[in-house]
Amino acid sequence: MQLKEPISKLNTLPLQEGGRYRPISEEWLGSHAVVLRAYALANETALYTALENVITRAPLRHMVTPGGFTMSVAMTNCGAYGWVSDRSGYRYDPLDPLNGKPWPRMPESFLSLAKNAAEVAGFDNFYPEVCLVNCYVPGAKLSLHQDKDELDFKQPIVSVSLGVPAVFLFGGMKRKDSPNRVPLVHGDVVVWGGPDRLRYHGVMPLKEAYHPYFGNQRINLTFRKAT
Ligand code: MD3
Ligand code: FE
Repeated sequence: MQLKEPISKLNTLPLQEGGRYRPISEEWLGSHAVVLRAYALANETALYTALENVITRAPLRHMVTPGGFTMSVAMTNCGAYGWVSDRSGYRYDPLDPLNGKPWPRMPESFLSLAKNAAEVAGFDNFYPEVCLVNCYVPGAKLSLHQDKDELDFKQPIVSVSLGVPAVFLFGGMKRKDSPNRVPLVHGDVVVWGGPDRLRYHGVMPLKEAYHPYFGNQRINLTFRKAT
């Protein structure tokens, strides 16, 4: 079959000022939460290389909750701070507790992706200080929770899904509000802001699947301003 357009153009509008492609597909999950399908694909090799470097210097580890449970999701961070959990609580820490050294610098490819995605969603001047790297293997999940460890809830959160698909749970302002299920696949980027920033959310247990770069794993990059 002969395509009229190169595949790379099929789901995009012509190049915008500033050199960013604006995806046609903007699925609004709430008034201030939008899924940008495949937005990270253009830079996937740069992201992959940068991620390998981060994980080499700050290994993925299973953190312990204040209640004493070991999380099924393995985590690490890059940027000026990292999100850390242990028996004493949750916090943003400038140092990696595994080695007492600063977290790896935020790679330029991570930073520009997060800033551009935030801008597409209408959030200018987003300067993420933290990239939390979440690694899911089959069965790993994230129970419904709110993100409240940051100082300024007016700052958006940007999340990038890589590897095996997952079902994201997008709930309400109360834990008991039954969540919507949103499938997220490799390359999808989601921006959450405004009132949607404080919704309960989680990730269903990961199903067994295979991705050529990531094997049976899902990696989620979450970008935040912590301070
Ligand atoms: C929705 N991570 O690290 S994406 C987390 O896929 C976290 O690993 C999930 O929830 C993951 O805290 C979900 C990011 C996300 C972050 C904050 C949100 C989604 C959100 C705040 C409100 C609503
Ligand atoms: Fe969260």
